Parts: sequence; C-alpha cells; structure tokens
Amino acid sequence: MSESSRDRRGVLAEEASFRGEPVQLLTPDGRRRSHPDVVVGMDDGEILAAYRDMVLVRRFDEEATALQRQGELGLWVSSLGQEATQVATARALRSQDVVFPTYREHGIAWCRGIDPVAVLGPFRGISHGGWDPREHGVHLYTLVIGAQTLHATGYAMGVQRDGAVGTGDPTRDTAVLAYFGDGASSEGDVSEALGHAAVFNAPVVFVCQNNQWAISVPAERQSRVPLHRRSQGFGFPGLRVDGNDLLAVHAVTTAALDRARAGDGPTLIEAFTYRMAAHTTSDDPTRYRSEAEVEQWRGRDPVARVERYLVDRGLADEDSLAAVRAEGDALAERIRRECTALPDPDPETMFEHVYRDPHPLVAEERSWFAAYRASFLDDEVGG
Ligand SMILES: Cc1ncc(C[n+]2csc(CCOP(=O)(O)OP(=O)(O)O)c2C)c(N)n1
Ligand SMILES: [Mg+2]
Repeated sequence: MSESSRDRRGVLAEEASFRGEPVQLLTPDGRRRSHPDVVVGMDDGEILAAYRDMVLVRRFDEEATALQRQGELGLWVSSLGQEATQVATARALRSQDVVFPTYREHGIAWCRGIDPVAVLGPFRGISHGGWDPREHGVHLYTLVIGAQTLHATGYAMGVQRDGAVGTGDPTRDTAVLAYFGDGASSEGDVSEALGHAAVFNAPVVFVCQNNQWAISVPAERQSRVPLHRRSQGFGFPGLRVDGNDLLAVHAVTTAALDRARAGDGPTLIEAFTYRMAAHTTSDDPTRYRSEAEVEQWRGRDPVARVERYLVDRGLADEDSLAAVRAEGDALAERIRRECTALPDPDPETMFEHVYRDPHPLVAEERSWFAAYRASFLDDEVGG
C-alpha cells in the first residue's frame, strides 16, 4: 500500500476531522475549494472523462423517461441530479471490486460497462435482471429496500474469507460497495448490515445516497441525527460529503475503498444530494414538495458545476461541450432504436428460473396460465 493511501485511511479513521461539515472540493459555481484533510484524486483527464459520463448518463435517463411516457417502458426510476455521486463512486472502484446497487444507480451501471439497453430490459418487462453480475461486478438492481446491504455485507465477508483483503496486492485486494437510500436507512436490514460489517470488519463501503426523499417522506422523518452518524454507534467511521460534488465524492470514496481493501473495515458515506425528478414515473412530486426547494437544488446541479470548472480552467469550450452533447443525442437515438426493437419473450418464460429444479406449484401455475391464455385465443377464433 502506498504511503498516500495510508494517509487517506488515517484521515477517514479520524472521523472528528470532518467536523460534521459535508466534504466539498468544488463549489456550486465551479470553484475549487481546499479541505484540510481531503485531496482531489482525479487529474484533468479523469475529470473530463467523468464529465462525459455524467452528461451521457443524464441523456440516457432523459430518453428512458420519454420511452416510459410513450408506453415503451412500464416504469422508469430517474437518476437525475445524482450523477456526481454515482459516477464518482463508480470511478473510484477497481475492476475486482463488487457493487450492490438499489434501482436508481444507472450511473454505476454505465461506468461498469453495462449497456443502457440492458438496464431498460426489466423496466420493459422483458427480463428479470438485465446483465451478468459476474461480468461487470455489479449485482442486479434490488427493489426490496435495503436488502442489498445485507447481500453486500455477506459477500464482503466471503471476500475476506477468500483471503482477498489486506494482502497488499492491488490486483487482488477487493472492496464491496453497497448503495442505499435515506428511506432505506430505516429498514432493519440496513441496521443488521451495518452491525455485521462492523463486528466482522468486512471490506464494505456503504454509500447512502441521501436524496432528501423516500417517495413522499422527507429525510428528517428517517432519523434524528445526520445519517452518516449511524456508523458511530456500530463502531466504524462515517462522513457526509456533498453528493453533487464529483471531486469530493471521488476523494472520500477512494479513501474508504482503500481502507476496506487494506482490511481496516467498513465506512459509511452519506452523499448529500437531491432527487430532481419524481420518485418514479408513477409519482407526482408536486403533491408533497415545493418548487422553491427543487429550484434551490437546481442551483447545485452536479453536471453544471463540473462544466463551469472545466470551462474556467480552459479544459473545455463551447465546441467540446457541444460535441459531448451530440454524443449524448446519438446514444439516446441508439437506445431508443434498440429498446423498441427488443423482442417480447413468450409470457410463459416468467415461470422459468423461479427455482433451479422443477417445482410442482410453479408447474401448476404455469399450466393454469397456459389455459388462461388459450381461452383468449378461443374467443378470438370463436368471435
Ligand atoms: C421492503 C420494501 N418496503 C417498501 C417498498 C416500497 N418503496 C419503494 S421505493 C421506497 C422509498 C425508498 O426511499 P429511499 O431509500 O430514500 O430511496 P430513493 O428511492 O429515494 O432512491 C419505498 C418505501 C419496497 N420497495 N421495499
Ligand atoms: Mg431517498
């Protein structure tokens, strides 16, 4: 392990040094800010690449929302506003690290090389998963709130037992990253995961994307104390970071992952961010939150602040920004074309893979369903 990563781990262990303030390295107007304990870990090239990721993920999300509105998807869960947290955490990973997402982590999927069209499959109702978790090191989306934090902790304990922690080999030591929401923090599963991770010193980093809302329930209804302080009670460090700040999220996640891989145990990162769109396309947020609140967060937009930074530093100009936007439009066009061309599976395939081996109850339900479908065909023939 390098001396600098040792320093960063030391910083994280010293929780008090964060002084309870969200770590911020880039202000909403795109100016660099220094922090006494946290240093930027991305060079200009990486910041440009991460900016491109954020723009493309946002464009993907916009197209998916439109596809849902046009009846091509049953539902869509927008990641709008959370691009910095997702791209920064994903870019801090090494290839051997393993991620357990919720259902909103399209930026993670993108950065781990999962085709956006594959992400759309389950939302179109044609796939139970979408991708091979082993190929990308990304577990399938989990809709059962908080459950993936237990899966991640169990997986991390397995990694530990495989001896893939604390060897000092940067290609072998492995960390696990689990995402969950502010609402999920109230689930028993999350408390159990934090407790197990702590006592077994599991190599897992928990990223709580506090996007301020759990559907219509505000974050202050989940906890009396800032969520990052939960880890204290379990006995490991936690910190709050400006979740709309690419540079800060990347820096603290890199440090936490280093800590996990080195065998120093879990960290909780509370990424303070905002869900700019509706909870899902089935939700109407005007029923429970004010336009003034949304407007305030619009001023902290994660993509705009990196854009300002790049332009101010002469790393981007109107032409190069337009080129990235054009790339986004081409991506959206491809996603639309390929999504609408996805073949509909035979409805009976939903009974496959329920259990590994044939099961009498599933077989019974399947034959009932086949007869039910056939009754419609009979009507058509008869009618
Ligand atoms: C165990 C469980 N309970 C309830 C639900 C219904 N539900 C879906 S999303 C959601 C809110 C989750 O909020 P949060 O954890 O903040 O994540 P966000 O959607 O804001 O990213 C709830 C209660 C569920 N999917 N699973
Ligand atoms: Mg939330």
